[in-house]
Amino acid sequence: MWVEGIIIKGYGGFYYVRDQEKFIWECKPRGRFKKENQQILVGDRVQIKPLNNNKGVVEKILPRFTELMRPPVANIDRAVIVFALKEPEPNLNLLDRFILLSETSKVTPVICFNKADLVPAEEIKAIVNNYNSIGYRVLVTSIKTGEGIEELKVILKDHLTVFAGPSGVGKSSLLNAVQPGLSLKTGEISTKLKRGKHTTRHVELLELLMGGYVADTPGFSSLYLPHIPKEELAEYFPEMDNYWNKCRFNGCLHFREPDCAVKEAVECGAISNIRYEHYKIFLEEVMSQERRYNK
Ligand SMILES: Nc1nc2c(ncn2[C@@H]2O[C@H](COP(=O)(O)OP(=O)(O)O)[C@@H](O)[C@H]2O)c(=O)[nH]1
Ligand SMILES: [Mg+2]
Ligand SMILES: [Zn+2]
Repeated sequence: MWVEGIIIKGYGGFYYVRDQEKFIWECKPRGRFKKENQQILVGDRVQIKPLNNNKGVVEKILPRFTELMRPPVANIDRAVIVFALKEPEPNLNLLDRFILLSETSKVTPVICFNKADLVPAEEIKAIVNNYNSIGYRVLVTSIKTGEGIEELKVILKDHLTVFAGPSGVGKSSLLNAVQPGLSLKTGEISTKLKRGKHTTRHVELLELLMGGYVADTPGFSSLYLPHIPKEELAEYFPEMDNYWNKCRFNGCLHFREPDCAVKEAVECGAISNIRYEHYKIFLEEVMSQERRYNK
């Protein structure tokens, strides 16, 4: 009889599968997976054939709902994108990239501005409003004052959530505030930064006692965009929805075209200038990707 479970960790060629009874199985993948080039991801729901001593063989990967590449994890339904309001200063270009990435992966983003204790309330309001008004859910948190932690718990409960964001913003601290001991590694900024971009390969799902899982990540300081056709980029900027089809040209990219409704909205302040600047940066990246692709 096969047992169904979820891959919570991969290590040294083994996959660790947690079943409904919270039992952990140490599994080898079936040889066929390698031959068929099927990769097992953390987060995959699988069926295993039990062997003796809580060992088993992964026999079948059940259909994935979502699939992220950085970090490589399946079936995530939420991304909590953490930025510090200060120390380090929020990099909004990177924040908008994270939002775009989670939208293209069909993962609901929740923006979390942490270290609220370091910044005056009025300043926080401005930055929060900017994203709230576009329709994104925004959390303001501090592990020093406990602000927003209860709200964060509600967001995490019964979901599979990835914690994304640069290093040093407080991801691990927040997880520990949600559940003591959940993420043991906090304050590792310097070593993480030195090791650079390639620290995200190892992912592990951490189980919440209240229900749900979170994947902590070491954090990245740069992020490439996925392949998006340039005509579709604006669809990932919800504030541009209202202006769809109102530009002079069909298929207007809201870039260098004249009589562009989006550009007019930016000029009159209906669309945030910063967000529009990021749109243009992303558009140029997407276009240069396309050029490389078509060579
Ligand atoms: N003032 C303040 N410091 C924080 C807060 N959250 C985390 N920190 C500090 O920021 C540093 C980095 O935190 P860490 O959780 O390791 O960040 P991570 O790299 O995103 O996991 C640590 O020194 C934490 O104590 C906060 O809400 N307020
Ligand atoms: Mg951390
Ligand atoms: Zn336009």
